Amino acid sequence: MKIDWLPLVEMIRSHDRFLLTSHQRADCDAIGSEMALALILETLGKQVAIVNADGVPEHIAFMDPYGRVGVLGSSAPLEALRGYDVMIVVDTSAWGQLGGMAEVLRSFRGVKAVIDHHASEDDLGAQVFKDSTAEATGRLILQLAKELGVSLTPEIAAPLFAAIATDTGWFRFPSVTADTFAALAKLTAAGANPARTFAELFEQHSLPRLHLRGRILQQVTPECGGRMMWTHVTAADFSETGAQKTDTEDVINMLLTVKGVEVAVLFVELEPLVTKVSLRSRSGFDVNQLAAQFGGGGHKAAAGITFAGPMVEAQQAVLEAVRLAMGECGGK
Ligand SMILES: [Mn+2]
Repeated sequence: MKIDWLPLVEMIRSHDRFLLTSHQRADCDAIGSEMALALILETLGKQVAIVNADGVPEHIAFMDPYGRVGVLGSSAPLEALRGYDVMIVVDTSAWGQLGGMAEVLRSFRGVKAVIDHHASEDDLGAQVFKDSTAEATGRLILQLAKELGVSLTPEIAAPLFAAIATDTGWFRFPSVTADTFAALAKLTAAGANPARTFAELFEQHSLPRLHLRGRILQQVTPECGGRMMWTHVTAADFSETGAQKTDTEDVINMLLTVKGVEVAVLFVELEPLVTKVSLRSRSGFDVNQLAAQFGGGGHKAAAGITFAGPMVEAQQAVLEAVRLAMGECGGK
């Protein structure tokens, strides 16, 4: 699914002021893609602002060492967002993931573009540059840099390396190909530092995060004869451990380390009536399709749902749908 970059290259060449945004609860792919794209555009003499609906999560603060990412309403008031020629959304194609930036995008008068690798897609009223086979949006930004003739600097390479590293679970997901390593070689040659990136990503956790992880793992429940594993986090788990909402990141993948597991489900009580549901698969079972039944989406092997309702209701509804979709599930 090779992207035809020409329309975007022309869009970039013919405009001067760019507003970049991404999804809420940003990850390294979101921030890394924004940071690298901003630097690429600035190399071409463009003016660039990055504004998200919420701030950079604490545990990936290293991705934004100079505090470039503006937060809608606080460091970036709505009035300041007028006057941009082009608005580019990276790493999401879903209205529901943009938070307050959805309204900014809706009412934006200039040219709009989306650069993304998620299979699920809303009509954001923008020109879409998508490759759902790409491991990370960061990979697409690297392609775009080449198309624009911008050479890689350490400042561009480092966030893109982190973007690809995290979206591939440190190069272990099936999305990883020889091309992934070719891209990583380019980024490393340009100044990305794999050892430092690993330390920044995986060896800077807080003790509350470790404690929260302990609770989540303690509560893992097998179903379908062990083919499905699910677990949950309550608001009390967060407050009692002192962990952040973002501290659940990546823990779901640990459910897949148990032999025989095909599908993993994690329920996170974000608010009394908002439950985040994360789904992972490693058997070809399509969790994207399952998430779509609840208005969510993502990829075939990794998807999410934001469920409007108490966590128990989310558990009943989603687990029932998983059991049904998994077919023979008698060994409960
Ligand atoms: Mn991504």
